[in-house]
Amino acid sequence: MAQDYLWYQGIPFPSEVYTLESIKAAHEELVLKDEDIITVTYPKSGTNWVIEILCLIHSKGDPKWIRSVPIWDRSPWMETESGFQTIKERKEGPPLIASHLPIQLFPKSFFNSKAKVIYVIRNPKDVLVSGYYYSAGAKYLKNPQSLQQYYECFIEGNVRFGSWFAHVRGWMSMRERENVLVLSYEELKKDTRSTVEKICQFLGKKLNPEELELVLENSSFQAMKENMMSNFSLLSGDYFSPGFLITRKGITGDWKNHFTVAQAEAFEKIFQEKMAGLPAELFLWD
Ligand code: PPS
Repeated sequence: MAQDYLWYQGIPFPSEVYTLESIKAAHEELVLKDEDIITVTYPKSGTNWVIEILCLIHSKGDPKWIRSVPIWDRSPWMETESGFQTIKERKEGPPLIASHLPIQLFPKSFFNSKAKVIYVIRNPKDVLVSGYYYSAGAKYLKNPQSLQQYYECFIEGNVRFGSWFAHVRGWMSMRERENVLVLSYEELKKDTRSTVEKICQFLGKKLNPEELELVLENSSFQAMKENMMSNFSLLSGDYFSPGFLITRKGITGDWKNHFTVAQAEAFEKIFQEKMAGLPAELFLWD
């Protein structure tokens, strides 16, 4: 089933899920509304976790919605055919949208709107490991022959959505904007409560202590792993091998269980070269 990538403006997209038309439509036609809240990430950075939190903030912690509607319908992906249509036709309902698009392919309408973007970054070494397992489980992606092979593709940007370094660099140029919040998976992990409060503040939403508690409880790794509307088990068979769940490990630093010393040293060197000039405080992980 896995096919070669579809290339749009130099960025590789899995051709099973995206079409040139859907990517172009998101880039050129999609009109974002000021009330839209868009979770944007390079793949495997914690997108679904943040979407779950946003859904629960919307429902004030009540899990009814997250337990009855698939996560991709609660926050449609703008660059997919069906996601684009849903967003275009929506009349009411929570204005949640998701995207993995790099900044240069993001809807042009965003730059003149007040729509809010939450951009989530994660230690690229953990992104790489998570992406390796995802590629092994996803039927629509080529099965990596080894971690070393995937590592090389990742460094070259020859993986879905291209180079991590370019994606993050591109979006970091937006970080001073009032309508952009940059969060890290690591801060979300270390202090979920304060990070959820930070999200609420960015969105201008208030939760009382009980509601906040419910948001934390219902978006925990365990709760998401058990929620069939959020763990991707509904896609098992068609898009993923049986038993595949997106909630794999949910930890920071898993790269230490996978990288050799040589891989870690070479990665660090490339990281320093490619991310030169950006403040080190943006990348607080080890
Ligand atoms: S995707 O395919 O790009 O949309 O994947 P994405 O959602 O961005 O990232 C998947 C990783 O996020 C982890 N995850 C969580 N971590 C902590 N807590 C919660 N609630 C949670 N939900 C998802 C998931 O386990 C993937 O990371 P790995 O390292 O593979 O476990």
